[in-house]
Amino acid sequence: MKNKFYFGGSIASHQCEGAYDTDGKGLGIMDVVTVGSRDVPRKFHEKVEEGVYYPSHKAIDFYHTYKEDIALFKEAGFSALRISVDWSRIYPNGDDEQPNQKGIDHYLDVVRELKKNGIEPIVTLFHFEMPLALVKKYGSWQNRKVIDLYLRYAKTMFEAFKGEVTYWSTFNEMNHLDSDVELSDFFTYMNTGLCYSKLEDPAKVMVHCAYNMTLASVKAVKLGHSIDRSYKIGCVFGLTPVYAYSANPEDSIKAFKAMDRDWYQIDAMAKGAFPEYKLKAYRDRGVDLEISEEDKEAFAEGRIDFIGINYYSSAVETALELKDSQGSFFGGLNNPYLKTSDWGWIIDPIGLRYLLNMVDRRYSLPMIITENGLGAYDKLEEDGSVHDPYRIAYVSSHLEQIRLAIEEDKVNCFGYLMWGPIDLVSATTGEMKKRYGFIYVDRDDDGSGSNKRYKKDSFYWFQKVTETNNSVE
Ligand code: BGP
Repeated sequence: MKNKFYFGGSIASHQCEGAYDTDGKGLGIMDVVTVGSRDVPRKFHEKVEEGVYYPSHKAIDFYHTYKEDIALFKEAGFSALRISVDWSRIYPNGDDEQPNQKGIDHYLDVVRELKKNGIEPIVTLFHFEMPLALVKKYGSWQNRKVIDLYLRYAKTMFEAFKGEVTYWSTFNEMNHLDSDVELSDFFTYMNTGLCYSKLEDPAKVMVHCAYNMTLASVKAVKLGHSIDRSYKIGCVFGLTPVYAYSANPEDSIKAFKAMDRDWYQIDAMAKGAFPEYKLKAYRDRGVDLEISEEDKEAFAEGRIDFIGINYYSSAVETALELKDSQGSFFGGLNNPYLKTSDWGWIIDPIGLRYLLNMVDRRYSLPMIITENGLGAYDKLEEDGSVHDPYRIAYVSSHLEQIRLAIEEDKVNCFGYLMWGPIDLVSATTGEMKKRYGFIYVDRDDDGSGSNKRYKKDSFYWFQKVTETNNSVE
């Protein structure tokens, strides 16, 4: 791979920072979510309940250990790290008069530490972190007032990080919010702090939340560019390429249409208008969305500079009723040609090449893999080693497909950021034992453990990968 290709990792504040009530932080929506497992969903509480362990409260304490952890990332040869800013550290209630300076200073320190170590910071403004008070007071994203409050928060960060940060992402994976699909409570909650199953008219609420978040994103892009024209502002999407189950044309149409839910927000952010096909889909669900002239202008003026891709899995769709087939985590059917992870996620490296080609040909925008990785059980040996050949196989097979996409297919992809390069709290299950890292953290699901770091075999392997590739001119 050529130089200028970033190798690194991606983390999110609520999954690693801990220190949930330190330095003036307010409660975020993820601070009231319990631990679950592959089979037991996490629970969402309305407030912090006594005697309950909430993983975000401690996580891996990155809030205090970031210097040591960044030193390890440097040792692994990282040239970029994607972090998120927790909105509730900056505006504890979301609508406070003044931002919390201690929160801003903390993230400035992190960003400066990264740069000191030759690591490019890539900053996400919303990675499931939202002040809980905004949900209670305004009903979350269904209320347009929240767009203004998000923009005020974004402005605070764009101004504070001027000259320090180049790459931004307005949101992480808000495309999982969709009125067309009976989504789990979980994806709805992570993006909005609302529970799908408890909503009176979920389709209507989802339409308004998804639309308002998309609008907030394009407005933030325009705002950021007005503060610093050199900012490169993108958005991160969780994308799942969908294959047709058979050569039956009906299956192809079904598979193609299944991807609309992944495309519509990118279309809205990259092509300058909210797509008509989605408005029609909303109407079919009984929600008529009027787009004002002012909103139309916002879509036209706030186009993203790059596309961040979170890729974990592909899916399969068919027009047939296949009663015996088991569904897969990412929707559709399981793929008989592919294996799954310990948590049932389909592993498909070629799907990444396929996806990169689709996104490149559809949008002609620079792309970066902002997340990809394998959640697995790891064993810490007595001598402090962790043997994780499965992780090496996973990452190397995905990197090989990226290489093919770049060299053979000529797609424009400028980096690979592995998800959770240091073990952290799983978003969907809240577990620590679902480990992604090159670095092992001695922390258990109930918050016990020394919190000490250990380098896994994959750490040394990745170090070699970055050594070889960073030296290519
Ligand atoms: C993505 C999220 C991340 C991360 C990842 C892995 O959807 O953006 O926050 O958690 O998935 O998921 P999990 O942690 O549930 O294994």
